[in-house]
Amino acid sequence: LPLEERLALYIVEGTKDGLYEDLDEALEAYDDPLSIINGPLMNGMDKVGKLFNDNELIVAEVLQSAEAMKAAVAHLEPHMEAKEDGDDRGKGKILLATVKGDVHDIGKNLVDIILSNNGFQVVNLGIKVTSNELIEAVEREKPDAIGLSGLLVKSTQQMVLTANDLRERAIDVPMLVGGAALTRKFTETKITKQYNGLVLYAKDAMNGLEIANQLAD
Ligand code: B1M
Repeated sequence: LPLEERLALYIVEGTKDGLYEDLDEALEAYDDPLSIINGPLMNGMDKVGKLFNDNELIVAEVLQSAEAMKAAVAHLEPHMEAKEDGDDRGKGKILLATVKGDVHDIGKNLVDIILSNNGFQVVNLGIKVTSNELIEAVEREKPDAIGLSGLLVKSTQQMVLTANDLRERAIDVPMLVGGAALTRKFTETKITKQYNGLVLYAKDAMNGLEIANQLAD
């Protein structure tokens, strides 16, 4: 199989046998590590989602796929170049969380890596983060922005509730939202209405960085 298909297959099959060798080969062949993630590895993940949807994979198998994806991202991370101001984290502090009720964290952790490598200080609160946990963290960390991730359809609704809870505590720092089930339209019609600060939709991790950079300017 060509390299691209082999890479996708590690994710689909949830196996790490040979993965690192092929990732090293890909590092030579691709322009940058992120295009390996966004290309073949994401193609594999999309396939996993489809197979799972069609009942051809069970949760335990999807978990194996997630493990392979995490291992791949961890292997690639040291090769992602930190930008010149990457070390001083001087662009601002961003809180990141996967919303309450949602365990999906691969996308959020990718956002963490990309922001951290590009001059932001990231405080990653993890998964299933409740409004109260977020509010406490905002009061403790005094971030410049809050990033919410969620992949389930119900997580989009949870973002609306979370925005509302933050507003009730007079929190209005800019909010960055992302995740597969979310759309720009939903963000602008539903989430924005429940929040006093800016709410910005990011379609992927790189777009998240672009938006964060605009906020920092
Ligand atoms: Co689940 N899962 N899952 N899952 N899972 C989905 C999301 C699903 C679409 C699969 C499907 O049915 N086709 C479906 C959701 C249906 C829906 O509501 N629309 C689903 C389901 C149903 C479930 C369970 C309910 C299954 C069950 O138990 N019956 C369950 C839910 C548990 C819970 O959360 N309470 C569940 C569990 C799991 C696993 C634990 C097995 C595992 C997650 C492991 C983990 O994350 N640690 C898992 C996985 C791996 C997936 C799929 C296959 C892949 C997700 C992923 O990691 N993608 C997913 C199908 C799919 O998306 N194709 C699926 C790779 C990742 C890099 O992309 O996270 O989208 P993503 O991030 C992107 C963008 O969205 C964006 O940037 C990233 C790319 O650059 N982004 C942001 C994300 N967050 C951002 C934040 C930002 C900016 C951009 O700023 C803050």
